[in-house]
Amino acid sequence: MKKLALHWQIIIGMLLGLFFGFGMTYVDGGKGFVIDWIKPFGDIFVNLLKLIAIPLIIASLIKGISDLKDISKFKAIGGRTIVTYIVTTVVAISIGLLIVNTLQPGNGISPDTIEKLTDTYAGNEKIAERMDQASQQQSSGPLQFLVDMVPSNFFAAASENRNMLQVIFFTIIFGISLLLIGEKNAKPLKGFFDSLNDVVLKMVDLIMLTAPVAVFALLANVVVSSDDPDILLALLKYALNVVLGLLLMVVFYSIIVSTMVKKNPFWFLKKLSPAQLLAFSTSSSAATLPVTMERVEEHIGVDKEVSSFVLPVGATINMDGTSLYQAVAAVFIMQVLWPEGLVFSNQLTIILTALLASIGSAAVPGAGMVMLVIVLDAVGFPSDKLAIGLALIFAVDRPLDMLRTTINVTGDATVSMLVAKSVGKLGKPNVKEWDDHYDEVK
Ligand code: DAS
Repeated sequence: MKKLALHWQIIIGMLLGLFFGFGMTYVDGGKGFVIDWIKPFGDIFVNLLKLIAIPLIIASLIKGISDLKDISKFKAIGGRTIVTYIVTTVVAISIGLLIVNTLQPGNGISPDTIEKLTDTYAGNEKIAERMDQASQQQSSGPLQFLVDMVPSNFFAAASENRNMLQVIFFTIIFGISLLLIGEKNAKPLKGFFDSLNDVVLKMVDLIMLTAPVAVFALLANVVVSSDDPDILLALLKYALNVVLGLLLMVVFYSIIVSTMVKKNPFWFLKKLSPAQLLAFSTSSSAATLPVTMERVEEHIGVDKEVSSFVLPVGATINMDGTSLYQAVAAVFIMQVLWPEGLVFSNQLTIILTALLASIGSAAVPGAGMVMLVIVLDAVGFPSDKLAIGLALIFAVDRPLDMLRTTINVTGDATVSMLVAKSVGKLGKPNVKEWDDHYDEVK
């Protein structure tokens, strides 16, 4: 039988995981069984992806930079990438604000729902933990993020996925220096990193063989860990505001791919789909990064000289889904708990702080909510209501995290194509598939 396409294998694994998870919620001890005997397979998969993320970034970034003929090309790629990331994030936040101010999801929340959510979640240790992380972030100075980008010990930086920007910083300097010592002297090291890059990409292929089983475990665990349906129902209108915004972002990306990259957006989304499905299943851009890079380079045709910079940087500082979510969540919480704060100047403040916050968000599950605290603080939201505010949205945060991470990854891939096209580094896919002739916009 012809082997099923990877994205269909993953979709089937996800659906089976959802149904199995729902089934186990009606079985005595079912939740415990899933957490003890199924969830570990999802955790192992996420660990494997994180394990190869750093070596892949190092190998592909060094190969990408050292393959450049001169530094000016790298400057062009870097400059266009940062500007495009800022533009897409501001568009995402603006779409979020437009929707939440128009549909006003906060006005429909009844006082007893607020009380029930507060009683259920206000003491939740995860909320307290995210508030602590946010206050640590706030206590640092305005340029701390620049200082944090420069590692004092490369091996310490490489040992933690959250230090991805530090690894990128070191690798860029290493790659530029390799380019500057001349072809002859660089040859041995270039050969080493070329081989390392091929090896790590092959490891991605091997790890992906386990993806269907892994997403089954991940989705089963998400279902058994979800909260009771009536709470989820009360927050449905808020959640649909976020979902509508994220869907509009897909339309926005499709317009960019079609009009500026001259590629068929459906072809693009299909080629990217395994990475999007993993982003959805893991809620982690960092864990998904190796697959995003493999899909964008091998199946979409973005040259490594572009993807090796744009995607790792995007996974850390470009989170369009997260910034849209932060805008919607902040205004929703204000509509419910602090309507007098909904003045125009605060909406502008939300645009700036959500942009900075999404740059500061780590590419890990639930990071967006940490930065939401900073956005609310920036507009002067009463601190005594903060825990209640987070409790309001906590119940639906995980499914929304899965969706916004999917958009984060899609935005990074879109920008990588746009930048590649603008510097003439968008070619044909290395992996030939039956539908490749649908790639061009006729
Ligand atoms: N889950 C984060 C990511 O990995 C985004 C978020 O928490 O908003 O992209």
